[in-house]
Amino acid sequence: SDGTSERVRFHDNHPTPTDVRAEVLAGLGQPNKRLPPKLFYDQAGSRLFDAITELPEYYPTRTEIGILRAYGGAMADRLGRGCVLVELGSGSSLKIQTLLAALEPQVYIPVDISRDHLLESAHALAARFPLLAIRAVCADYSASFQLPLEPDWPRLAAFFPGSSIGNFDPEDARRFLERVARLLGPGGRLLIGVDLRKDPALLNAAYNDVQGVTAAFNLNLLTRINRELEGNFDLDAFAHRAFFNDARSRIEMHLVSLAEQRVRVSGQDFTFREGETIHTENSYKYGVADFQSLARDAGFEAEQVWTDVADLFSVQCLRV
Ligand code: AVJ
Repeated sequence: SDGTSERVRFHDNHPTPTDVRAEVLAGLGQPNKRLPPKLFYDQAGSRLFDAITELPEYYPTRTEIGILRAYGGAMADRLGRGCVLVELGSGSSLKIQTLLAALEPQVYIPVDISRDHLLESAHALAARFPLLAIRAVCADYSASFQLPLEPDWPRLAAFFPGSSIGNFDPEDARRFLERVARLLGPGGRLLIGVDLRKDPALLNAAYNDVQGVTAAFNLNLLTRINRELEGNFDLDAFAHRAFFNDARSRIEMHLVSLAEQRVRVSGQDFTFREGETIHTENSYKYGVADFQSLARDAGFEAEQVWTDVADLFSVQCLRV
């Protein structure tokens, strides 16, 4: 044995599978049609998202990794070496690897809803970090925070990268952060990646790449509905639209109907006017001070902020 299987323990919280049919029918039945962004991430959608992170226009991923590489030592000082480190929505655990060497956590607890992805990356990480104990937790972090903690463990720290917080409306973001603060307890730290407000031209370019990968990512939602819910969306009759809504400080993504049309999904009919849209995603952009004030409303103290030289992206340490 290479010793990795003994160091990875798996805890299954059996997250309720998303009821895709119910969510799609409810969203398309609204006066302002919408679909939840979590539905983007089927197999094809996850691959398209990975491709987005490598686009020249999509600055967030590479900028955040650059910040983590540059300031990992200082971040480890804040979180506390030898802590118990929880990562919310760990995915492939790529970003955490830039911190593990400096942080040397006693235990690493990746939490992710995708069971296969979680186990695969936990074992890969165990092979790369021979001294690390891993407790992989399959759970929907937006719904439950049951963690396999032991009474003699040191303080918890949490890592929530990727500006995933940007998908929440500010009020939901505050509620989510409140729950994280409760999980961490007094003195606990949260290291969170937050995309920043900037020149709208840069934001619009990041969500309207010239290769059309973001458009394919958005339209894949309709392909998924056609496949999984016996839909008959005509992919040529909808177009990708993304723009920065300055008043609400968010990128909005929509699918625009190019004609008046009727679409059937899972036995139900939905009509579209020409120009009517399905709102598929919000991605909020924060000023540093605005995000800190949101964090304070959720019970955190803003401890330190690291950014890149162009102030595109921030990684923030919050303390309960
Ligand atoms: C994964 C939600 C952070 O908002 O930038 C990328 C998703 N959507 N391009 C983002 C996304 C279109 C991404 N988040």
